[in-house]
Amino acid sequence: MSLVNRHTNIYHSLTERKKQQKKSFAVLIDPDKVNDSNMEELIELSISSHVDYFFVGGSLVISDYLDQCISVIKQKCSIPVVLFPGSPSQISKKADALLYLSLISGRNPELLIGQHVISAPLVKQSGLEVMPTGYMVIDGGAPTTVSYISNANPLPSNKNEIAVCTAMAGEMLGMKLIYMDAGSGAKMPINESMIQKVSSSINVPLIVGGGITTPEKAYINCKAGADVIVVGNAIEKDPSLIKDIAAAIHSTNLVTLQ
Ligand code: 1GP
Repeated sequence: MSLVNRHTNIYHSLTERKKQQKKSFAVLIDPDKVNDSNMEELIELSISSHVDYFFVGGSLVISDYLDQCISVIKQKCSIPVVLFPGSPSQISKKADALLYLSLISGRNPELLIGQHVISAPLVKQSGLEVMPTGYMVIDGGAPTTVSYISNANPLPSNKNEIAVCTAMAGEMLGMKLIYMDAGSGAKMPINESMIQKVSSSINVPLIVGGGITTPEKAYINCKAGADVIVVGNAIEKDPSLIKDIAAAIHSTNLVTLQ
């Protein structure tokens, strides 16, 4: 495989953007939900809307389309590809970076450290940029695949103080990113007050996703302190949303500069 167009130092770009208060948009691609032909539309829309990152992965990937999906992205554009794996089997050398997730909101040792031990040699060998990520699943109002698969209770959506302490602990343990996720297709996305409190308690970039379906919600989350907004489900249903959500997220960058 050619690594010619592999991005390096994505974490550096995330922290630089945070310093400049620039918000980013990550389009989440679940390899089970795409094929070569709909990928083309998704990529074209993402290029023209200035999407900042592709996150690729899912709680449960059944198909074997992961490598091919990333190859298609790499052939067509230079948007960085970050793996967001639901399990150690979702590692692809074709990506640029990996969210090395530890489920710090849960108490399942397998997802805190167990699977990392198993995947460590593979991850090390992959040459991927590894970004240690404190992953916090917040109750999104309905059982999601991630909570079932992880066998861990989500953090209650109205317990801001638990979220704050969890994120702070994650940062002090050395996590370079905090990802708050209400789960794919969540009925209730994470509320702004939790985002605001968590973001003001940590210094590392904060990723927020799960159930975000409108440009307005993406905008509000950015204003509350999210550094990266992740949208998957809504875009699978209506890819044209990419343009409006990207514009809403990036509009906060213009406001900041004024
Ligand atoms: C899920 O945060 C992501 O892990 C995105 O969620 O699919 O609901 O946008 P949606």
